[in-house]
Amino acid sequence: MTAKHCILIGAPLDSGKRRKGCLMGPDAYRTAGIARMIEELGHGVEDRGNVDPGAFAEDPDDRLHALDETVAWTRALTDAARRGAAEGFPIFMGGDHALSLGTVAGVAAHAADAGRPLFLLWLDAHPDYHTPETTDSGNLHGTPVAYVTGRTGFAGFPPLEAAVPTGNICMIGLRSVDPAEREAIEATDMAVADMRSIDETGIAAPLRTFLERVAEADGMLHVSLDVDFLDPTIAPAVVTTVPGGATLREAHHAMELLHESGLVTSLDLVELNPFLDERGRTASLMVDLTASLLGRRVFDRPTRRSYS
Ligand code: B3U
Ligand code: MN
Ligand code: MN
Repeated sequence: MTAKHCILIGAPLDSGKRRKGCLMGPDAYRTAGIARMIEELGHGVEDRGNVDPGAFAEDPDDRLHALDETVAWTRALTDAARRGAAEGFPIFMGGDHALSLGTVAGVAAHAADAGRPLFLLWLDAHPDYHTPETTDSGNLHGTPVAYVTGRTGFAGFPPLEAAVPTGNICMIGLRSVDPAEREAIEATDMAVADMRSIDETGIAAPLRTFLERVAEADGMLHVSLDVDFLDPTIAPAVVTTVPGGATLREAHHAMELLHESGLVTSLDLVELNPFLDERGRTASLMVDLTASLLGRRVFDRPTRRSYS
């Protein structure tokens, strides 16, 4: 296994929706031992602390929730991600999914600098493909994929250095898609595996197909892992729980395939809301999944030592 230089970047962004708590995410991952886990797998690890979004205007409570704050985060995270991707394997510890407006824009800019195509794997119950014009909720965590693919409607956001072509994106785990998103996705060449197709083919089939394409193109691969990709019975610490998500084994299997591919170059861990967790189990599960993605081979099942 090739050792990576992992760069932990905290993004306590909580502006992408109204319910608070994701700002505690980075510290929950630290508490769950993410750095130690990475070291134990034989990789290098460096914790750069949390990104500071700088100054932003108070939310005027308009149709779009906390627009100015999210724009400030996008700017700061784009910079941090571009630098992180040039220096190692960045792991962005969220924070809600609005952080991907910046992290994906930043790694895409780096890939363009390096002359390589960027591919994006979106593991989520939701496609997050609204624009600020189509969102009903006004929650900007539902918009990052639209932004990074260069859709219009993002006035006020930093102009994109490099867009991710929709043909370089694969979404797995979808089960909550708004009509406007569905229509927009159907007009693209994005690869989409909803839960029904996972039931029919298993999770490995769409992932392998996608990974082959990344390999053929010598692409870089950014993985964005939303807690709600997982079934809420195993991952309760998220505001937008949607029943019928990925099982523990499906999720680990996906991570193991990603590791074996050797293609992943950056990772988002998003939407963890530690305020809603049960004794840290969701934070620990996200750390375990990251371990599988980084090469942990044996699945850590709790061992029953006593049968009395
Ligand atoms: N599509 C809905 C719900 C949603 C999107 N992302 C999350 N929830 N986490 C919306 O608000 O845009
Ligand atoms: Mn999401
Ligand atoms: Mn989601």
